[in-house]
Amino acid sequence: MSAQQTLQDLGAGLLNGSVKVVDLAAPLGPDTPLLKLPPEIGVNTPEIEIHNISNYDDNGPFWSWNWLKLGEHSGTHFDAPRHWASGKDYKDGTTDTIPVQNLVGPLCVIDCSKEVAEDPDFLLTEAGVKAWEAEHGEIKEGSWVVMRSDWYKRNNDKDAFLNVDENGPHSPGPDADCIRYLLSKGIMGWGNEGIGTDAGSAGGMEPPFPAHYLLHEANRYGLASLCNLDQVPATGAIIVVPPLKIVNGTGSPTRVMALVPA
Ligand code: 23J
Ligand code: MN
Repeated sequence: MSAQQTLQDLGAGLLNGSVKVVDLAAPLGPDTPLLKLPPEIGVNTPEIEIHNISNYDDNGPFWSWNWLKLGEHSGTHFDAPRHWASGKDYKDGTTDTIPVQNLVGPLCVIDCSKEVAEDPDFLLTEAGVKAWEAEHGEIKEGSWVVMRSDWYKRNNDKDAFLNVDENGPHSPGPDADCIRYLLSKGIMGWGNEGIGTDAGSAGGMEPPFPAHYLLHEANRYGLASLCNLDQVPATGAIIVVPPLKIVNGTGSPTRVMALVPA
């Protein structure tokens, strides 16, 4: 089938409802959960603020608009290679230099929701990915791979979402060998439903924060705080990942979407 025909069919499918667009982003505002690093680890991203400029009033009679105070790594967001020391030197590794061709692609959804319901510290492993491949087929080069945990259902409760106790944060994610294996398959990016691309326990792993360290070392991308992966099939969807084109940006909030068969 020609590319022209493929796009014509996609256009028709979007119009007739046989292709659905699933919203993979969480609401972005003052109630959005944000990463809380312990002070000995580093400085935190600021609370999100939305300030009104005018609202059809004396400050602008016919228009309403706002300005934002917003960290790059807030809410549902994209991690660029430049975010991590291991990926800092890539010329095409910031939000304004990443080729947009890399930001739309086939999506693999690895469902870990049952395991995570039993264990909030659940880690996806290389063996877990291989078991998924045995069922759904080999992960193809250039694919985006995301971990479904249904963690997003905690999104309206900051404490439950961050899930911190005296031993630190407890939330699911990948272990280091999982990310190494996915990189060996040539993935374009990795996504997680938690506050970051890594598990809550990732600070104690080797290397620390392996999803960040290894993905960005390989000039690959991350997605955090994804939602609604329970509405996306294991294979067959297309993910659309549009970070803002922030100059020298290390990441960006993004309205991630998936195109799925209805
Ligand atoms: C900075 C330091 C540690 C982490 C993070 C940021 C993120 O998760 C992020 O949003 O990229 S773990
Ligand atoms: Mn981030």
